[in-house]
Amino acid sequence: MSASIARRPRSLRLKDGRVIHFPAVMGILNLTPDSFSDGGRFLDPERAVDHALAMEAAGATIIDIGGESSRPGAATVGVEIEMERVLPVIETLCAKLKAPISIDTRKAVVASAALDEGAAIVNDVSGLMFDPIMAQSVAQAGAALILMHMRGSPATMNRYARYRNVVAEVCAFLERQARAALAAGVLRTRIIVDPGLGFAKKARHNLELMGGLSEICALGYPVLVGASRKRFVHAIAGGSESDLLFGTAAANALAVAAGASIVRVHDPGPAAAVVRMAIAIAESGRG
Ligand code: HH2
Repeated sequence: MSASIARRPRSLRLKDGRVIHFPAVMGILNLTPDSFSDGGRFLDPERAVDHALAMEAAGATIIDIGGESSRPGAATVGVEIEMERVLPVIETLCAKLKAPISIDTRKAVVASAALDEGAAIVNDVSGLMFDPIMAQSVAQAGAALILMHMRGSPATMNRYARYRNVVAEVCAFLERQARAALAAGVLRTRIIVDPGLGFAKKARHNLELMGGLSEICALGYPVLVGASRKRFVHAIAGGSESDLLFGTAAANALAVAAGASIVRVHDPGPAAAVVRMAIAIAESGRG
């Protein structure tokens, strides 16, 4: 077994006692009109709830809900609109899902409202860079926190895709932001880090980060990888449904083999099969 897999945390215990076992599959529920892959499909709350339940049945053990697209060039959405999109769905789902809900937002006020409705994890794609009170809001609620690397905002990030050593620079950012979260009172055992594939990254940066995942895992936090259907997968594997599915599957298998703890996906059924297979091989003692 490789050192990074041996280092993968076994699980994460949430404040309410629920335990997420790693490697885990996070299913994506975008309640947006403009997300790059599934924009507009789940704006109707009933469809959104049905889709979340179907993702859980297919193998997702976390459901990530977002009301603001972070695709390259996406504009910021007002707090009111973001809350209107996500809160009713979170409220309904909390009564129906076993899987914990993460709220994908950069805004502390949205995060706090979602946590009040029963979400347990905050997925901050700005890695605490957008809202100065995000860390303390998460700490106060005793929630788990996903810290993702990006530069600039979704509207501006592409112009910052310049690195000398992308793996080292992303690791330094994640380590620094994790320290900031700890200083604000977020529990060490509830911090997850994420290299932010596609966020201020060119295709080659994403590939280098995938290749350097064991270094990111060596930071000692569970690592989340979000490759699902992203532009670099499209560019390399191809753009048909099956190209994107298999391209994503390859990325997820290698991520899990390198020690990643969570894969964030649009298709949890195939991803769960990939994770089962990758883990069986990687942990066989020869992988
Ligand atoms: N990627 C997206 C959104 N949120 N969160 C984390 N932690 N990691 C990611 O890689 C990540 C993320 C973008 O993908 P998607 O949600 O499908 O699209 P959009 O942002 O357009 O809604």
